[in-house]
Amino acid sequence: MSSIMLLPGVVYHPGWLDRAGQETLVADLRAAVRAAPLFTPTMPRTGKPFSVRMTNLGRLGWVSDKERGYRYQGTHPETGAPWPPMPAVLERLWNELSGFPAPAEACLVNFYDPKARMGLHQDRDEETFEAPVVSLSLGDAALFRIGGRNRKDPTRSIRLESGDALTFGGEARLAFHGIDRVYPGTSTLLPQEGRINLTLRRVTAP
Ligand code: MD6
Ligand code: FE
Repeated sequence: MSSIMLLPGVVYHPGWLDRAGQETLVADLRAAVRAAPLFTPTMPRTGKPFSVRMTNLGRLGWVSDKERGYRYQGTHPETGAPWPPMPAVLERLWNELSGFPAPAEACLVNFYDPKARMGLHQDRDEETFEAPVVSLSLGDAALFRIGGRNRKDPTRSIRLESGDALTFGGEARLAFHGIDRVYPGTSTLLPQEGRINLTLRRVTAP
């Protein structure tokens, strides 16, 4: 499988997961969402809702609310239940692309409806930045923007399609990035318009 270094530390793996694999994974995610329903996180302090709905897989999950802010926790914020396990294909994704000797602990599942976006942010709620973040996109294409460690650094954009993976580590581990827009109707994977992005992370130092 070919991969492309977009920036130092950012590697793009177009078509990492084939269509059959994507369909199986979507079925796994459907079952996971029945056990751990999508929730709408809110911003620390302001309480403004995200336009993206989320859930998690694995030992730890990323959550955010007005009162307690961004954090990882072992249970769903609404049901109090542990997060569902990660499907084997995500363990394979991590093993093949992270180059990290210990397993991923968290898989954040972001669901974008056609109007959802994700503002420029850094992934920096983990206790360790030694491991890269590995992401996989499913469903409609989206415009992903990536810059540098400072919010004002110049950015470049890339269109992520269903099945594409991205590894985000080394000097890019703390780069600002976000999703400017989703392109509705560009994939037939999901029954409705929208996009799913999975991000796998190591949260604690092994
Ligand atoms: C998204 N992705 O693609 C949002 N973060 O919907 C991320 O925020 C992200 O793709 C860290 C590393 C890779 C990512
Ligand atoms: Fe991110």
